[in-house]
Amino acid sequence: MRKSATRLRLAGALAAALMLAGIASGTAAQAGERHGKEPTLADLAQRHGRYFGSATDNPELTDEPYKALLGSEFDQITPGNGMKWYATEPQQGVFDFSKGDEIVNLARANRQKVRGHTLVWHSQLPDWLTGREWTAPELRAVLKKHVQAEVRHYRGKVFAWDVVNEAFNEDGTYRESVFYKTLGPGYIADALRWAHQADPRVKLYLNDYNIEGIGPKSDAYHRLAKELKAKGVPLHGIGFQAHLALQYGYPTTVEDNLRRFSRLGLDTALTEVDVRMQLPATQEKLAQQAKWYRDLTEACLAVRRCVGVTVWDYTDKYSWIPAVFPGEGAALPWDEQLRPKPAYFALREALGGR
Ligand code: 9MR
Repeated sequence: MRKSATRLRLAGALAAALMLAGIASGTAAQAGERHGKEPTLADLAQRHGRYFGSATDNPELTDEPYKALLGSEFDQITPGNGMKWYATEPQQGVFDFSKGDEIVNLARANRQKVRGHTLVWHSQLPDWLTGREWTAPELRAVLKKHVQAEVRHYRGKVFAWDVVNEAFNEDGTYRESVFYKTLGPGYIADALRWAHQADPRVKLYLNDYNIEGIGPKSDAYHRLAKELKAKGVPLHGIGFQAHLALQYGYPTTVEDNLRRFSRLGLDTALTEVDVRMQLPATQEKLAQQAKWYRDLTEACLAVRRCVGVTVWDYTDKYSWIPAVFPGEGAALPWDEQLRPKPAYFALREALGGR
């Protein structure tokens, strides 16, 4: 009697421990699914071995309803600004990781993965860097220090880095950034190598817009990626931002394009998806937008090494579009009141939900 009671208690404890372990090793989204709630985008994506993410930005995190959806619907987040150079090294050699840390801590609380964005970019640089001339050896040292300090700080906290962002022009020539002009094209391989030294486990990406379809700009990435791989440079993925606009048409070659990068042995990801339109938004435009979200997601699911999809924030309330393209907007799957739009339901369908 005593023996069997003990055995029962032991069995109960074991079951509880196993359950806990199961929940701890799964994600919050999976746990939610187990409790019989409607699956989230993250749940649905996980059934395909993918993640479904959103960008977010520090100022928005005081908005509780926004934060709640961000924490429940997605299993991956990307800081929209918090890890950029101007934010992380505001004075030369003085690092401030508080903004990025806030996002990483939020992700940890919600059991989400983080894409680090971004180490080397021509935009949003601190004034101390843009306000003077640099010799090549000087800038090389500055770049190495920045890349390594940031990657080291986030070691084990981000699963991927956009190491170099937007390195090419539309015609496939190198963008004349301060890095290219001072250091030549080799700055890309250098940045990848330095990042790899600082965190040998993190996935290293090049990331750009207007490379979703096959064309001169994505060809330039394909050539570069092939060359880097051949030289043994640590490159693991290409991020396709996918900032689309209804008025410019859908890039019909996305799937083929993703696949040709997979064939180089690279992961791919849709990293900053939004589909803007000229305002006002009509039913028709929203339906068109929904189809594009669906098509993008299906293209990713069709290519084995496309690891996930990230929207560039999830609600029109915090979209970057209206400030940069006056008269355009309504680009995201949730509206300004955080109500799901047709695009949200299209995403669910594309991921196999209802
Ligand atoms: O979302 C970002 C926005 O808040 C900034 O004002 C903007 C400045 O350029 O950058 C936005 O994010 C960009 C991303 O870092 C790189 N790809 C293009 C994105 C939209 O501009």
